Amino acid sequence: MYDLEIVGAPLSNFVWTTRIAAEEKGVPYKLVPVGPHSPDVDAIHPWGKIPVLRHEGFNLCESRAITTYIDRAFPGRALVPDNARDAAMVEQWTSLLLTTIDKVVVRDYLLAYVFPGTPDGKPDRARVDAAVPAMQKAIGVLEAGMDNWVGGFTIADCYLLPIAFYARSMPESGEAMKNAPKLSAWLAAALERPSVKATIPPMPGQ
Ligand SMILES: N[C@@H](CCC(=O)N[C@@H](CS)C(=O)NCC(=O)O)C(=O)O
Repeated sequence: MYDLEIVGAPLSNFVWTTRIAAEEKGVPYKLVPVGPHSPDVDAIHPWGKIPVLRHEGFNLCESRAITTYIDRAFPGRALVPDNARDAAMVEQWTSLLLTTIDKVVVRDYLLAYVFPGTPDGKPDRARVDAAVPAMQKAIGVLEAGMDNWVGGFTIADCYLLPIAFYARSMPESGEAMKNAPKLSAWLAAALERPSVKATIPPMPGQ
């Protein structure tokens, strides 16, 4: 039943992306909820990052490789469209989300709240403030991107969901999301999908 294992902590946006992809595809999987740099992860990812995947003796790291494998190795609807331009747009947004948008929204901004690294555990105000302009730009770019967003809930949506979901919950990014009505409407609709409902991670303290 659980031949496929997704290894990584469920709060990680990239772990969440791969789980949404598996659910969208209808592929059963077991979640092995371990953090970065744990032995299971270090055995597969050279830099100990999550997620990693195990499937019948096949090991894989990097979320984009994992989502591609889930999409291609199993039957079910395609998570990347056939049409060349639509497929390219999906890859464009996936790439932007994986690189710059993840960096400025998740690593630089959100993690300044979640893992502040301050002696008292309070958010590092200077770090947050420094990250806000680039975060706001990213939300604005996504809002504009909604005008030509490829429908059908593709891999790009799997990457966008966790980032938009977490962005909504923090003060400055929550404000930016309020000023992004198309992106907010996309998020509201996406949150109704069974694949998302089935994978929403337990929030700390819950
Ligand atoms: N390019 C990687 C990024 C994965 C990544 O950065 N995962 C984070 C958790 S969301 C992580 O493992 N961080 C620990 C670290 O970078 O040492 C992917 O797409 O899978």
